[in-house]
Amino acid sequence: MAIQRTLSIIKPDAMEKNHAGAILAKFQEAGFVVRGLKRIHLTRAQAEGFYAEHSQRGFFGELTQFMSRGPITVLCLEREDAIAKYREVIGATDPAKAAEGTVRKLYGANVGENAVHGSDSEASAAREIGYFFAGYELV
Ligand code: FUP
Repeated sequence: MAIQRTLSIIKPDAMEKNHAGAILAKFQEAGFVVRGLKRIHLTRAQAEGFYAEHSQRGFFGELTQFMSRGPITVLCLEREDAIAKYREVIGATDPAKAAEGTVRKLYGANVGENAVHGSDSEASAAREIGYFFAGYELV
């Protein structure tokens, strides 16, 4: 399997609870190298743009309000088979269904406030990394 990059977000709930450092440590322990990192506060419109594929879902309003309610940390993470491995480390979307020891099990509250985001394919990773990072910010 090739070296890949994935887009990670530490969401407002985890930032508010000061879990960003512990979550970053878990990613690094799992072999991910940080290629980009920034702390930002999304506007509602920026959150809507990021989650555009979910615009017809019932939870879209709640999701974009949540994602714009406070600062987030966005990371571009790299390792072999990054997209699948990252999703293993974060666990299932719903923290109640996530495996023991995963980030969402440890730090997520519910299916909405689930601590972290991760790209679900190479195509989404490319779009999502491009949404947040200019080429010169990936080093
Ligand atoms: P994931 O890829 O695990 O982040 O999950 P999805 O792309 O299916 O969902 C994206 C985000 O939408 C989730 F992180 C949280 C939110 N969501 C809800 O709020 N309710 C749902 O029923 C499903 C997803």
